[in-house]
Amino acid sequence: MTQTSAFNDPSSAAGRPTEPVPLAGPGGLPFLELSNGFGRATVCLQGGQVVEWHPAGQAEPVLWVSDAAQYGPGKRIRGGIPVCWPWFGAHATDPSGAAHGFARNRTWEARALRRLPGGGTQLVIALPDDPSLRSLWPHAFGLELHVALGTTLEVVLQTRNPGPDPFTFSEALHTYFRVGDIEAATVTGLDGATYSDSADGGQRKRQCGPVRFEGEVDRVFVDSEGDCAIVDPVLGRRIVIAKSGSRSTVVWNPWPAKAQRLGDLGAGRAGRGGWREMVCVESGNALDNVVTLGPGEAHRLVARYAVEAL
Ligand code: TA6
Repeated sequence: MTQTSAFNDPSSAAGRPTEPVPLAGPGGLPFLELSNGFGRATVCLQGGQVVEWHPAGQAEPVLWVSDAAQYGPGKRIRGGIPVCWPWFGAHATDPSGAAHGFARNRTWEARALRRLPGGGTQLVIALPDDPSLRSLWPHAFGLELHVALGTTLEVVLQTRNPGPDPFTFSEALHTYFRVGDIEAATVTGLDGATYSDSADGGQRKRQCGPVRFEGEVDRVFVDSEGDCAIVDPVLGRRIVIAKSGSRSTVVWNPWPAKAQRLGDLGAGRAGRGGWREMVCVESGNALDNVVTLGPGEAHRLVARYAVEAL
């Protein structure tokens, strides 16, 4: 029997209090749970990582979290919405720099909870700046994540430059979505877009039709500002990914060999490999699309997820 992560268990979607409920979750990490008439979302303050979104009426959660995810201080959690910031991928100059930046390895703080018109709930969390981070990244910064649970899940990553000099950063909401079977799923909305194929030496290629999964897929689409959708005939749903403030889209599935190397994608619900039940469609700004902020400027990366029946 595959152990079901607390965030994957469809049977746990029962009604819960509507205020964020602080939870001491796996690994003793601090979590906040939001629930309202639209569903439930759970955020881990370690990494500022949304680890669950279960819309009311959906049999399956929309986000995927590995049943072998590691939970502990400074550890990245495999699944949900890791925050890649202030760099996407490997560090530009320091090979020892944490992949996808340091924001996902540090503890964030809850800053505000707002009731939204129409009954939604918005949680604001922030990554405190810390002079010790200058060795990793030589700029003062402000970084907030706004998570709004309503008919959609809206996630905003807001970067601010409080300092006297411009800085350039790359970023992504590295979102893991649950699918019934990756081999049956496709990603639409990228036809004709140029991508860097990380699974083929970073070669530049053009997407022809929907993205299909017949092997490892690791594509960074550049100058890609449109909406995407994950078409999942097994779960009978389409997950629509709308965005603004994002010019890069990343599509990733490791396939079994890389999943084996990564070691924490788990066995999956069907015991045929967790890699088979997930796909990442990430909204970000990377490669050709890095962002430069002048003194006092701010940037908002907005991703809005919705689920439709097929
Ligand atoms: O976004 C795709 C990617 O860059 C892949 O190349 C793979 O490395 C994935 O991110 C996971 O990275 P992580 O550091 O979370 O294991």
